[in-house]
Order: sequence, then C-alpha cells, then structure tokens
Amino acid sequence: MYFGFIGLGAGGSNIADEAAKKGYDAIAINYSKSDLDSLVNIKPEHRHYLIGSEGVGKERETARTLLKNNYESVIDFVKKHLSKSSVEVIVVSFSAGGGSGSGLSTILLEILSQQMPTKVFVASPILPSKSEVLINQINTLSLLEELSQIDVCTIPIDNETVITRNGFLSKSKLFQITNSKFIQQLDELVEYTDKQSKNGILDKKDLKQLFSIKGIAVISKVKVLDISGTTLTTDHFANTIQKSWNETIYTPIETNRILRAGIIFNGTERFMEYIDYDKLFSIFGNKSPVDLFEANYTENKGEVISILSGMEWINTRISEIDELVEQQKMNLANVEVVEYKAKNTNKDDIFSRFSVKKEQKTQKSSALLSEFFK
Ligand SMILES: Nc1nc2c(ncn2[C@@H]2O[C@H](COP(=O)(O)OP(=O)(O)OP(=O)(O)O)[C@@H](O)[C@H]2O)c(=O)[nH]1
Ligand SMILES: [Mg+2]
Repeated sequence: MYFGFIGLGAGGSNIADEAAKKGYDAIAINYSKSDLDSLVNIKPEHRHYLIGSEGVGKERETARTLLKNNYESVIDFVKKHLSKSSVEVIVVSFSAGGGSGSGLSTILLEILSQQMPTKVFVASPILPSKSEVLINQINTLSLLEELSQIDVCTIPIDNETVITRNGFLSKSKLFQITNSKFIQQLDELVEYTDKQSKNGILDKKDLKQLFSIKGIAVISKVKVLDISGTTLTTDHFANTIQKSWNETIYTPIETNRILRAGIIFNGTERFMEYIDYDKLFSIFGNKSPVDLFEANYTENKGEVISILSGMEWINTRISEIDELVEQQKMNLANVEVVEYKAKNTNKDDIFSRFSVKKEQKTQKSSALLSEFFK
C-alpha cells in the first residue's frame, strides 16, 4: 500500500500501530516485550522482540551494542514483511529522546537502505517537548547529529510544536493527536495520488521523488478560501500557505534552502490563478525549489496541501535544545550541596558520665583489641 512503516522503540511503534490501523503494512521492533504487547493494531507476527535486555533505560549506546549480536535477524524480519513491490516508501519512526528507537535508528536506516535499494526510506524522529528531562534532550542532540550525516529524507515530528500550538496536553492526548495526525497526512497524500484531474495531478512517482531527497521535509494543509471578508489576492494566498508551513506537528522549518516542493490545490478552478509560486517561495534563500510538482483538483474545498522537502537541517531547534541542556547543566553546577550537620553523632557524649576514666578505657580497649587480633 505505497507506504510501509517500521516502528522502533515505544514511540516509533505507536506511530506504526496507527498506520496499521489504516491498513498499512507496519512492523514494530523493540527491546521491551511489554511495549510490544501493548500495541493494538500491529499483528503479533509483525512485532520483533529484540533480546538482550528488557528495555535499555534510555541508553542509546546499549541499544546499539546489543544490536551487533542480532542485526541480521532484524534485517531479515524487515525484508520478510516489507519487500513486496506495493511498498515503495518505508517510513522509519522512532523517538529521538529515548534509548531503543533513537539508538537503533541511524544504523538500521543505513543498513536497510543498502540492502533494500529499491525502497525509499524516510526517517521520522519524534523530538521531545522542552519540558522533558535532560537525558531525553541529550539523546536528541546525539541522534540529530548522526541523522544529519546520513543520506535520508527526515520528517521531524515535534512534540514541542504540538504543545506550543495546543497548550498543555496530557501525555496520552499529546501522543494520540500527534501520531494520528502524522498518519492521516500521509494517508491523505496517498489518496490524492489516486485522484484524477485534467489540470495536473500528483502521482505516486512524484510523491516518491519528494521523499527521495536528503534534508528536512514537512507536510501542511490549509484552507485558503476560509476567511470571510478577505480579498482574493496572490498575497493572501501566499501568506496563508506560508503560515501553514509552521502550523504543523513538525519542527519549524529553516528557510535558507528548498529543493523540492509539491503543491496540491483543491478548489474552484478560477481560484488557481491566485497561487503565485514566485511569491510563495520567495521566503527561501534560493527563492524557488529546484523541482516543483503542481496538482490541481476541483472538489471545491479550497484547500492547499504543501509537501516541502530537501530543506536545510533544523539548526535553530538544535541550538535551542543545546541551550536548554547548557542551562540545566549550569543550574546543576550552581546547586550548592550542603549536607546537614547533625549535632548528635557522638554517643560518647551521652555515655561519658557513665564511662570509666579515659586512661583506663584506653588500656582496657587495647587489651581487648589485642586479644581479638591475636
Ligand atoms: N508523539 C509521540 N511521542 C512519544 C510517544 N511515545 C513516546 N514519545 C516520546 O518519546 C520519548 C521517549 O521515548 P520512547 O519511545 O519511550 O523510548 P524507546 O525508544 O522505547 O527507548 P527506551 O529508552 O529504551 O525505552 C519521549 O520524548 C516521549 O515524549 C508517542 O506515542 N507519540
Ligand atoms: Mg522503551
């Protein structure tokens, strides 16, 4: 079914589980048996339990070291379930802040890309919110550093963005909103590739092209004809669509560079002329994507879906995490460790009144001691 999903660790597997709910081929790989057991939609035979440790306690290195002993079985497992030709793009999801998914992800992405060369692999790390603990933030920095070096398209799902846009959310609500939104967006793209139109379509090959390029990718959707009283202008269309690029579940984009873009307009044909691509992409340093896939449908919803790819690495977000870690390290360093000095640690004070004279005691105890060690 076009997309296949590999979930690594708890968070990644939850996303794959959401995809399985929609009928996609999805598998889950984890060191935690209980996390695998908690999945609902992924069939038991599509869950791979990694032996060596029940969870890795957020240690990325441990996840990787343990993988050395059994990576062949993992690769075989993936090949067994996702080799079929109907699966063209394989989304590998995992949390950046944990140990298992974060530790396994880059090495598996590299091996799998080599061993399954006809598939396009997409990495979808989940970035932690800023309120999460220090260790999750540090794991995220290590992961992003590694991921930036491998040749893969990265869609950075970001819990912080979702919280910023929705306000406080319980963990389960946050996960549910984020995971289902991601899968729903990908699913909608596949649906579009099945639609017909005389004004240009986005087909499965185009979609594959969009996800075949190294760098950051995001997907957004916005109603351009929603706002009453707004005049129909190219400026309004451009501003609304540009705004939508950062109103997502993903990390805010960097605007230095864009290599590929897909723009789907679904609305009354006469409004198509308000999409001015020069204006739309003028916020990017290179002013225009190298490759643009335009598709127009007339189901009259007046919505624009953007798929942007080959964008610059999420440097601003990384520097924010780095500062957060730095700040917390400083906070820790500045904490003065003052141990409470108890006044009553000497029992001699209590017993002194009743004890024998010091000289006698010394004589006595040394006699005892020498007896003991004799
Ligand atoms: N959006 C989203 N984030 C999740 C989900 N589950 C966990 N997270 C985030 O992922 C991070 C924790 O990573 P896990 O996926 O639990 O870790 P793991 O890969 O199982 O690794 P271990 O440390 O070995 O358990 C935190 O930043 C969580 O906020 C989920 O279903 N959806
Ligand atoms: Mg886990």
